[in-house]
Amino acid sequence: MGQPVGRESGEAAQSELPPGQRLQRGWPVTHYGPVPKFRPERWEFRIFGATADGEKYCWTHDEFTALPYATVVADLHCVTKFSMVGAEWGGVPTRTILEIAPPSPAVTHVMVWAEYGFSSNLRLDDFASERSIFATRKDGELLTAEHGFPLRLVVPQLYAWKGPKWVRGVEYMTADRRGFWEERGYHNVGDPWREQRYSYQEEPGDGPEL
Ligand SMILES: Nc1nc2c(c(=O)[nH]1)N[C@H]1C(S)=C(S)[C@@H](COP(=O)(O)O)O[C@H]1N2
Ligand SMILES: [Mo]
Repeated sequence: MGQPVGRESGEAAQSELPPGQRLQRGWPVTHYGPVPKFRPERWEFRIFGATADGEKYCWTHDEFTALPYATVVADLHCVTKFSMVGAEWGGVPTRTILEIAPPSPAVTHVMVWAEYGFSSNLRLDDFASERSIFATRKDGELLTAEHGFPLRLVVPQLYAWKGPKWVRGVEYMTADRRGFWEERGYHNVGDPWREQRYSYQEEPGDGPEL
């Protein structure tokens, strides 16, 4: 089932949690709003905005799940202070998408879009990290509806809200713009190792003005 993507050496000690986090047993469900119903015939995954060739890219569910499969072992850190460690996420690495649908050289950020208009903005470098993955599975099992089936983004080096569940597409952007939680008091970057939880902690250059 594809090739494992290596852990970054800086995070080799998986048992170490970011500051202020505690270990959670089991896997709680955390999100805003209702769980969307998956309708395969209506589902599509879209890449749009500042693509290199100015075109939009679109995959049906069958097409998307036929893309090359890889796995990443990564922890999930919720900004409300619990962490879930050691999950094996399986799916399509963001780098695969970036190769098929290359961004224009002017792209600096992306907006990741999910059902019901949920969104989260990421720096292109975070999105393009070797360990960022559009996951369809956790520990080999398909995701359940409440955990994001059919597709969620996992960006291991950022707080978990930066990884939308029920993700439907990505907008390539040539300037930064805040997503759903980033507009509502959460940090624009969201690095858990630097405890970037809230927007009042932002320093100049961390994000667009509120
Ligand atoms: N679409 C969507 N994705 C989301 C959220 C949300 O509110 N909507 N919440 C985020 C937050 S804050 C966390 S901690 C994780 C929780 O994932 P889990 O419910 O699978 O543990 O999902 C993230 N993805
Ligand atoms: Mo969270």
